[in-house]
Amino acid sequence: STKEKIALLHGAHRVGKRTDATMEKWRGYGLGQFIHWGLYAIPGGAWNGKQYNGAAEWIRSWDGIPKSTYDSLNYSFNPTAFDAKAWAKTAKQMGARYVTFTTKHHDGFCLWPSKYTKYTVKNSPYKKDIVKAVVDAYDQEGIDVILYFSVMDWNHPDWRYDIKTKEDSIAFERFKKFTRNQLIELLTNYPTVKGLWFDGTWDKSWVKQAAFADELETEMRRLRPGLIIGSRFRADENGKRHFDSNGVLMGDYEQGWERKIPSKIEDVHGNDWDCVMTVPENQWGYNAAWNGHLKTGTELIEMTARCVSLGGNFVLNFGPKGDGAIRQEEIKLAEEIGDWMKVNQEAIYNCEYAGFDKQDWGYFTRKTGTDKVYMVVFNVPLSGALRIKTPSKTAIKKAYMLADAEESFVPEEISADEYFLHLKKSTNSKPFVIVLETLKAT
Ligand code: FHN
Repeated sequence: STKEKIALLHGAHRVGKRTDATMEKWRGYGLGQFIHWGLYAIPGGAWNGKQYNGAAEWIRSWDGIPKSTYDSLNYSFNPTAFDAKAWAKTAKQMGARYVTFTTKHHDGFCLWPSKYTKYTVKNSPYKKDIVKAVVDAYDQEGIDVILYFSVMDWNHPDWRYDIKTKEDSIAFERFKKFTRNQLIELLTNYPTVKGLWFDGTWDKSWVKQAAFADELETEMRRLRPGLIIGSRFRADENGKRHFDSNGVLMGDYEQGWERKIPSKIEDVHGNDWDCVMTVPENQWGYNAAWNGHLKTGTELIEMTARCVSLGGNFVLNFGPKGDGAIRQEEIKLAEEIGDWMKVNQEAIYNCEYAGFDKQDWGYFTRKTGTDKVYMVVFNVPLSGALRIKTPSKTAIKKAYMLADAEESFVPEEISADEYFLHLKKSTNSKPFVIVLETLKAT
C-alpha cells in the first residue's frame, strides 16, 4: 500500500515471524492445554444456591456478589484433591505439548507465594506453592509451560480502570511497580517457563502505559532470552492493541483468537497465532452447571486440525474443581482426543499450512518444510471420492492411510492439477488421515 508509515516509539519491535528455536518449537506444538484455576472454582458459578449465567471465573464481578465475601475465599482454599502430576498426565495423554496456567486471574488471587501481596496461596489453608507444583509436574512430562497473568487485579487497592484524577495516577504508579515486581518474581521463581500469556490488559489505565509496558517487555526479554509474549501485553502510544498503528503485530504471536478460529489463511496475515477454546460456550473457570452446547471430542479434534491447517495451535481449556480435581467430562474429552492423537499426531505436530486449496472433506496440513502433506478427513462425500487440487507443478507420488500405509490409493487425475482419491470403504467412525507424498517440479 502507499500508506505512509507512522513513526512509533512503542510499536512492534519486529516485522515478520521469529525464527529462533524456542519459537519454532512453539509453532510446532499443534495442541495445547489451558488451565483456569483459582478461588472462583470454589463457588463454581453459583452463589448462595443461585446460578449465574456469565463466565464462572467472573462471578466476583456480577451484581449481588459481596466483594469482601468473595475476597475471603482464600481462607477456604484447601484443594485436597489437587495433584499436579495427575493434571500433567491428563495433558500428556491428550497429546498437549504446552500448557498455559493461570498464576493470577482477574480476582487477583496468586497461586504462588508472591512477596508483593498478602493475597496468595500462602495465606490460605493450603499454603503450598501451586505454580511450582504445576511447573515441575509439566516439566517432568516434557510439556512446556506458559504462565497466564492478568494485569487487571480486582483485589489490589491501586488497580484503576482509568486514570482520571491525581490520586488515580499516584495509585496506578504503585500498581505498575507491583505488576513489574510480580512478573520479575514469576520469571525468577520459575526459570523453565517458555512464555507469559497476558490478559486483562484492555482497560484505559493500562492502555495508556505504552512506554512503561514497552520497557518492561524489554526487561523481561533480557532476563529470559527466548521468552514468548503474545499480542495482548501492551498497546502502542496511540492506544492500538495487538497490531500497532502501522498494522504490525505486537509481540510474538497473535493472541486475538479466543473462542474463534480463522477460516482462511489470509485471516492470519502471515503471523503466528493460537486459538484458545472452551468446552461450553464461554466458561473458563469451573462451572458446576455447564450448560448449552458442549463441544464433543470430534468437534475439538476438528478444531485442532483446522487450526494447524492454518498455521496455528489449538489450546483447549480445562477448569478444575475447587478441590483441585479435573471434572470427569474433561478427562473423557482428553482421553478421546488423546486416542485420536496417538494414531494421527503426525498430521498435527510440527505441521504448517500446506498451500493446497481447502476442500469440503476436511483439512490439509504439511510436515513443516517437507513434501509430506496430510489430508485430515472429517466429511466423506457420498461418492467416496475426495477432491484434491494441487498447487501447480506438484505431483502426487504416493497416497496412503496414515494408520495403515498398506492401504494406498491411486489418484485419478480429473483435470490439470485436480484429482480424486477413491475411498475403498467408508466404515470410519472417526476422522482419519491420508498421507500424500508429493513432488514439486523445479
Ligand atoms: O476475561 C478473561 C476470561 O475470563 C478468560 O480468562 C479468557 C481466556 O482467554 N480471557 C479473558 C477474556 O478475554
